Amino acid sequence: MTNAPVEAIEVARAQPYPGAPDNWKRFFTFSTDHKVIGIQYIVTSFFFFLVGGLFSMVMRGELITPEADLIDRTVYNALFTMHGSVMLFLWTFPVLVGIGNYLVPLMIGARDMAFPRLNAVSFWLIPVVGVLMIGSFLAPGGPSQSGWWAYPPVSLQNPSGSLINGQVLWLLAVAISGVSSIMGGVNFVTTIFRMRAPGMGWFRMPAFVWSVLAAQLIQLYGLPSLTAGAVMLLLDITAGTSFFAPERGGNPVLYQHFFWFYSHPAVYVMVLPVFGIFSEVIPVHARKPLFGYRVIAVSSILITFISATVWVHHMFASATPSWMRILFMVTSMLVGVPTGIKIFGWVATLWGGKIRLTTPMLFAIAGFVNFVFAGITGIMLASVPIDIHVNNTYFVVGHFHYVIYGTIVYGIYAGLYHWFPKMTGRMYYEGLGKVHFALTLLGTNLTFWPMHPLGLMGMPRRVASYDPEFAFWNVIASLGGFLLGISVLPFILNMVSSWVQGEKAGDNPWRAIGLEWLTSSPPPVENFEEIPTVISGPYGYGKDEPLVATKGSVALGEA
Ligand code: HEM
Ligand SMILES: [Cu+2]
Repeated sequence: MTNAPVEAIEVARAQPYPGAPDNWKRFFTFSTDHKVIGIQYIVTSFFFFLVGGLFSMVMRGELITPEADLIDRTVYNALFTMHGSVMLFLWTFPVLVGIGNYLVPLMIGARDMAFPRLNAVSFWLIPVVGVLMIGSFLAPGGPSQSGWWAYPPVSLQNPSGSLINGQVLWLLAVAISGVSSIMGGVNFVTTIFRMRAPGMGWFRMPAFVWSVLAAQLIQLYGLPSLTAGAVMLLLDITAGTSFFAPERGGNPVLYQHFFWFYSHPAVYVMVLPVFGIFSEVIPVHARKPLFGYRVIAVSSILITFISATVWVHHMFASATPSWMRILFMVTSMLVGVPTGIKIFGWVATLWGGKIRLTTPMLFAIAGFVNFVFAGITGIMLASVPIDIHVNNTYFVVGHFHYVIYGTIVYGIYAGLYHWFPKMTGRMYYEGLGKVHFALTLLGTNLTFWPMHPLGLMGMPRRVASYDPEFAFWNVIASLGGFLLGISVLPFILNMVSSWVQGEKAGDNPWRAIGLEWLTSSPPPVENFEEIPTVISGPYGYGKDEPLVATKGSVALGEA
């Protein structure tokens, strides 16, 4: 007989085994546990955040004086290309996939993602993308220099003459990253549709889950366009096809459509989950239900649709006919409606709440305030006459860094602090967290605010040298940039030391409502001892209704 008695299996499970939550070695394996994969994503992408940050430090070092004196101009081109590409493809996208991976199954009461192996493959493609991108520094002629947009005809040039060059490696990396993300999209959407716990109806899903669903739907409709564009460009470079090569009858503007049809909505792939994080963090630390929960949930899906109709606002200066400019100006401004709804909801949630200014709450509030500023400059840029004036200047760089740093990175920090006790079972150091917040807030505004006056004065972007009249604001931006570089140190110190020796956090240190807070910290391999039955909506703060049914009818999940 080979059948082991059930008790023996139970005993074996209680012993340390390869996938046990306290076995750190599992982070270095091809694990299919969504929580392990989530942390693998987060830690790997944070490493790339540091790499991309290092590139920006060198750029700001170059820009502290008007002359191009620190590095070669071609190196500067490579640095802004690699900075942008690493920050987007290797930090922002994957870290948010990581946070989503960790949280979504827990929040909907599932034991794992729908396709655990596919999930692991999606993750393990990320280091491949990283090696191709960063390894391109060793390619003949160095890395790609055509920016993260890789517009032809610039991207079609191949001065090194070698078939393996920076641009080809970049395109391969982008295509692989696209494949990884499409697989991730299929996985998230299937999980959210099919794996919800009993009773978890659509309008009982936390706003974060809605926002991940909205973001991943964009991946599904958008990424095929970018990936196809990248492959066609690759063929133009390597196989002599003529999709985009003007001298062979191709159309370079066509590439811009392929690129922006995905890459505008891509902004929402990054910012939607961050909106979701704000919608989770703010109610917990204000002790109030999320104001307008249903409308906030539906507005995420509205953004999914509207953001598919605005991409030409990146092409106002690409010989676009004026009827098309006006059309896309209007659709672009429409996105302000669902985003405005969310901001209203967060402010109304704060209003009259018992606000606790913990580190995640500080990052969430500052993140959406920065987003209001970015939204204002965004509406400005959506207006054709303003965009024609500031297109390709530092105004654009200022605008999108308020989104990407001021909003998205802040939201990531808010999420990491808020769920750190869940992920590790330990509490972070609040004092260090506040130091981190203060340095980040100061650094962000010193670095990116000056880019607005610079752009309005006419300083072009992507240049290693500039007219001396721009020197003042550039010095401020560079000093701010170095401060931002320093600001990650207290964060790293906090995360590492708290994980190793922080105070034990207990299962629900915030007294938050949500399925993820009902299980232990860190959660067991299959998340829940028993799949919970949900009996009420997600934000019952101050109400007297239990979140889940319990066997003995004693309510769980009250706060
Ligand atoms: C310390 C923080 C940062 C500094 C000092 C910084 C600075 C810069 C500079 C100087 C440029 C070149 C602008 C130009 O000439 O066009 C740039 C471009 C860019 N940055 Fe950042 N950045 C930072 C963080 C980030 C983060 C966190 C992200 C994304 C999550 C990001 C995304 C981008 C993108 C997409 C570009 C455009 C690259 C291109 O034109 O190909 N940056 N940044
Ligand atoms: Cu856009």
